[in-house]
Amino acid sequence: MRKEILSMLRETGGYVSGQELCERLQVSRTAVWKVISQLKEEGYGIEAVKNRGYHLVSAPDVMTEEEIGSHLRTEKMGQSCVCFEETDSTNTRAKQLAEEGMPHGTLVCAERQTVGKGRRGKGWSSPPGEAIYMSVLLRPQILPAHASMLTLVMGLAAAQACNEILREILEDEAPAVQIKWPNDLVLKERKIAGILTELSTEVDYINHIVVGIGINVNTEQFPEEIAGTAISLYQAAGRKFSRAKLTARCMERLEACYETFLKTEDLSLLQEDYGRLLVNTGKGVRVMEPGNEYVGTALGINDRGELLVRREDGSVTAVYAGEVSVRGVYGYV
Ligand code: BT5
Repeated sequence: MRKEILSMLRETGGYVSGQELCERLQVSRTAVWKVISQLKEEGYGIEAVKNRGYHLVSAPDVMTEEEIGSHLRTEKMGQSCVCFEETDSTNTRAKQLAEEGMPHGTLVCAERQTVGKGRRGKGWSSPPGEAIYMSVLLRPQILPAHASMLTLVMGLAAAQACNEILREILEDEAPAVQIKWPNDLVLKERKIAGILTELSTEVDYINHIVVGIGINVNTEQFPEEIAGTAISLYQAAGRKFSRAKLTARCMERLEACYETFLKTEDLSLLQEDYGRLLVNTGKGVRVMEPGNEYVGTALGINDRGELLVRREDGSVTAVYAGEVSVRGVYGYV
């Protein structure tokens, strides 16, 4: 009921009478009043004006199921949602919940991770209260070989969601979040988000996929090791953002991009949007594959999500899983 009350207060943007809340939720006035009091205690600014009703003035920046849910307009993505105050890694939790039978689209979030994971054994800095740490459980009926494209689908969705939120506040002045293929989002040439996709597959089918993303939202200061390469929305825009609202926007964009992806089981219908946000295009890249390292110019992605790189001899290579660094962006000089 808490989520429904918050949703109704958000839907109207104005006043909702106690009567209306009671009728829509089929509960007593006392029950509504109790929930409103609880919400106030938790930091929600709710005004009660005689003859007009309740009005939501402010909300705390918390990653709870009801705060996220009250912003959410999706059919599947995030409708099932599990939030932790603290956990080891939301990817690890999501994989466990997958084994326990949680449905497609389940969202797992945490205020803080104790073992936030990057790729290949690297870590993800995950202090409490300032960033988004979330993982989405997907159960697609696609070939295992196509699963890695979902990292790109999430990257596109999250970049679009960040840009929507930035534009709402800063309009044309908003800096653009871009995608660094394959798994980073960058803003002002620094890393604002990273994606980690983990698969559980059999030879010819997928049990489930967990796509995790960490987004630096309200971070004021990063640990020394990454202070020169990381950035948050707050640092770029000079104001703080609701993490729950951005999470909900990510789920909405993910639902749309995922549906589009499924139509062709590749990126042909998303390629153009992706290309517009791809930071690599036209830039020098060093492709680092085990035992094979070369430089070239990135041209864009193909419909399988591979990065097309024109090498110095003029030939074009489609890069699949190699680690790619971009000249001019962090990590490569
Ligand atoms: C990634 O790995 O970028 C994937 C990060 C995925 C994190 C999410 S959070 C929710 C979910 N649960 C998890 O446990 N993980 C996912 P990679 O490309 O390997 O980059 C890791 C590197 O990024 C580190 O070695 C640091 O240099 C840098 N880094 C660590 N924390 C960062 C942060 N908060 N912001 C920017 N850079 C960071």
